[in-house]
Amino acid sequence: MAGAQWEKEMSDTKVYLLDGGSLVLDGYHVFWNRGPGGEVRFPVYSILIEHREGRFLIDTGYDYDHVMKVLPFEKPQQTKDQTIPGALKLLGLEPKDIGVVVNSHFHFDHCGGNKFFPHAKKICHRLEVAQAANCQPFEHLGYSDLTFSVEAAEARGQGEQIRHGQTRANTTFEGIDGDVELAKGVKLIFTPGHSIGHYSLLVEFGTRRPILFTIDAAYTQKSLETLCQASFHIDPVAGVASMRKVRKLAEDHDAELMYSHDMENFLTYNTGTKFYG
Ligand code: 5PN
Ligand code: ZN
Ligand code: ZN
Repeated sequence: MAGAQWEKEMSDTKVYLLDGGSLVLDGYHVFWNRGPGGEVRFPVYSILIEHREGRFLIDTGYDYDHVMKVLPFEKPQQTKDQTIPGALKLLGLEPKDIGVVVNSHFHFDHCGGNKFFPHAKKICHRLEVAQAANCQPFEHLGYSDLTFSVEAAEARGQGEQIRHGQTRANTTFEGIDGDVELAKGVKLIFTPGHSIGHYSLLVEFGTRRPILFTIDAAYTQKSLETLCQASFHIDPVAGVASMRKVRKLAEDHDAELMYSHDMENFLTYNTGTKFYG
């Protein structure tokens, strides 16, 4: 589409980052086989896109009680304002105002708040629910919060843990494949490796440079610069290819890169009522 019309259709897109608190990992997990070791506290956040075609939420952070129960060694810090309902409330929104929830993948720090959106349409890669339901032994901690899917929870004998009025029907996902344009200028970029069906996210605006959210294809800026992925992955060779794909896309689109778990950069990001667009 030609410039002026395209810019007009995109000029009202706004992106809000919902601060979801923080967790701790050892440096050798953040930077696989490279380190240095020692505690690294990193942010977790979700991405709200206000778009002409609807309100899209990408990821839903972690559930504090889940982390305290299953991974207390990740030392969660999450205030009330950093829960999903709390972060939405800062913007004058409630969970029911969200039309579409997209999960980049189903690690517990990206799907812990899904339970608040039984009414929303849900989208993920077509392989990701089945992987969470029947994961590799080394993926068990990553896929430990199954409250996003009654189907996945039942498959792992945790059906009774589903709360907030969820059913099979209202936790059913539309499965997608490859790169997909979710709405005009909002593109899901298939970046497998970290997980089997992992997605990064490219958002274009009428008013400013695009933003490319690496999500967990690159936890930090240093991760992408050194092609050093996290120690959690299903296919590390695919993970390196995905990092190269992200780099190329950012260059081709002159996109600003934003990382999922990079505290130093996160502290410079707009959060709360401050948005992009
Ligand atoms: C934050 C975090 N901690 C543990 C895991 C894991 O086992 O797979 C992914 C992951 C995480 O993102
Ligand atoms: Zn992950
Ligand atoms: Zn993550």
